[in-house]
Amino acid sequence: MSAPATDWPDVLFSTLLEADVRTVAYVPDAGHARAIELAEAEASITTVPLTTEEEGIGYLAGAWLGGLRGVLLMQSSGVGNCINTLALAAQARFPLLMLVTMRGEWAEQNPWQNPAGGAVEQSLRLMGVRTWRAESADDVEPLVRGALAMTSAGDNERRGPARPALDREQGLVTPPADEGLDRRAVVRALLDGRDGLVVVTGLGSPSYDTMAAGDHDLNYYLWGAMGSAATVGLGLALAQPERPVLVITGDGEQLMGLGALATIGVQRPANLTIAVLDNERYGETGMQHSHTAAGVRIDQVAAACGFAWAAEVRDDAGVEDARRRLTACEGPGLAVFKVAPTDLPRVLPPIDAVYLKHRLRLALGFAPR
Ligand SMILES: Cc1ncc(C[n+]2csc(CCOP(=O)(O)OP(=O)(O)O)c2C)c(N)n1
Repeated sequence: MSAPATDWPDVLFSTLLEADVRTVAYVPDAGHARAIELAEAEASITTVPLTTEEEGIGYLAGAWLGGLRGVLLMQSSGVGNCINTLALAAQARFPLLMLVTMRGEWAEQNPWQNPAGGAVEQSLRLMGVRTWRAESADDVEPLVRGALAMTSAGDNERRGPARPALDREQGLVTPPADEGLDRRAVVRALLDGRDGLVVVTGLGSPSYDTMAAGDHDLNYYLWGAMGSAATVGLGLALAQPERPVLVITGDGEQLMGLGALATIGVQRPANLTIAVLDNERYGETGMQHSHTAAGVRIDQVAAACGFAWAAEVRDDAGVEDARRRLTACEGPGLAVFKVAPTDLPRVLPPIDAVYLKHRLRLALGFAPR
């Protein structure tokens, strides 16, 4: 017998539970209000409210790397917020299921919903995402079940590490010889004697610094999806609560994901630490000043978001303190390391996100998929 129209969110939620979905990330939406309420009330589900929908792409990638299956709930206007970050799903081919309630279609009262509503399916397809529609309550159960089956099939293709190539000349500008910590020494110190530590790096220089300290099966390097390093770290931290997780990123990358600090502040994973290598510059793109050069304090944002500890670090004692706290899982913690704005030779990590995905999953003891 078909479910009455008002019950479809209940049907949706029980379908997710049966399929072993264990985490639900969402930006609140009236259409999903009932499913969100059910998820919040279910003890076996970790719910993660987001400040913006793209955080959910990074979060679910990290959660899945760590062995936790999830879905992302949003309304149609949230799809527009996800576009750049969908590069992460497209490149690494993570199982990603987004359940979108539609606005801007039949009998819409608010015309501001119409542009994004009309662009949802085409823009998702352009980013390599398959789309299906539930037109009636009866469609919901088979559609969600089918979509979960397709996304869980994953991909088992194994690859060797692809050799990346520099896409431009080293050194667009000569950096000024300011004072500051040596960024490579900071990263080496943080990773010294690592034991079970999982590392996620933001695009550009922080990835090169981490690679320069030695490649590792438990390293996951981002080459895009700017602003997502912290959310990938959050997913891993919640999925692997017994392991320390370290995000190493730049001031520019973290500034693009400031909302993620609020999302992490709500979850408060003790095993998550964020190391921001703050050269007060966008190093990768030519050393333009970032907002931290004008005095914006990312550590104070983290503190205001409820992190267990947050610090601005200018000396070796501060580096050692951060290393101790991350190893002891005293987080969530965030350290802003004030590093010199140097332009060091690039040490390029593997660029193939599928290879990196399989490598990390295997190192954590999971089937590759
Ligand atoms: C959405 C998006 N906007 C802009 C860029 C261009 N971009 C690539 S790296 C980068 C700067 C990274 O700066 P930061 O995180 O501070 O690292 P640094 O190299 O300075 O250590 C920018 C702006 C991008 N990749 N994606």
